[in-house]
Amino acid sequence: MAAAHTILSFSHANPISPISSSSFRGVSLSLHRPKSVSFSARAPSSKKALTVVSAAKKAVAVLKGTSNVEGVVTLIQEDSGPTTVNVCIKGLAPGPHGFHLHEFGDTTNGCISTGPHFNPNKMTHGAPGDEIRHAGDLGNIIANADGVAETTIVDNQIPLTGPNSVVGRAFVVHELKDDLGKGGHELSLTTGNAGGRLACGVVGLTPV
Ligand SMILES: [Cu+2]
Ligand SMILES: [Zn+2]
Repeated sequence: MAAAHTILSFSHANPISPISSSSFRGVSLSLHRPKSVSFSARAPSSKKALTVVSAAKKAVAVLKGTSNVEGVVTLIQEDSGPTTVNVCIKGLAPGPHGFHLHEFGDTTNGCISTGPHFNPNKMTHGAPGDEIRHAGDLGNIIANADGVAETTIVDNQIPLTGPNSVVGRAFVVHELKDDLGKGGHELSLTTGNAGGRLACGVVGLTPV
């Protein structure tokens, strides 16, 4: 009822007083204009500021397991460039250990619940430099005589933003050497036959 009355009184006012209707239009224009001006004036600078803020993304994973293997992995990505991964894991047997990003950031049942290698492109297992590889295939990290593996990996398939973002997925370090898909074992093309999962950690965003 109230709405019908409002419409009626408007339709009466318009033909009776064209001046008031044009002055009303003037007011609505002057209200609208400053708004749109301030918007378009602010847009370029605020857009630039946003680009600067979101230029770098940083993430971290703290790896733990059932043994005394533990470590920290940090990831940094500038814009849409490659991701730089800094690895420091200790408590390992000296030598190579398969190192991957697995699909799920779920450690409910230990490292087993992180699922298979992160594989958004439905490929078979390979080496980081191969065209055919899982996105999560980061090859091997090598522990020194003290059982410490310290290395930096730069990779294009593990972004921190977008549909293939690895944030919320998990790093896993394995008991054995990853054969990079070339070992001829029945597991070579799925896991690289890298053996048990010694430690894992979920990738989470951290301040840049
Ligand atoms: Cu793995
Ligand atoms: Zn793989």
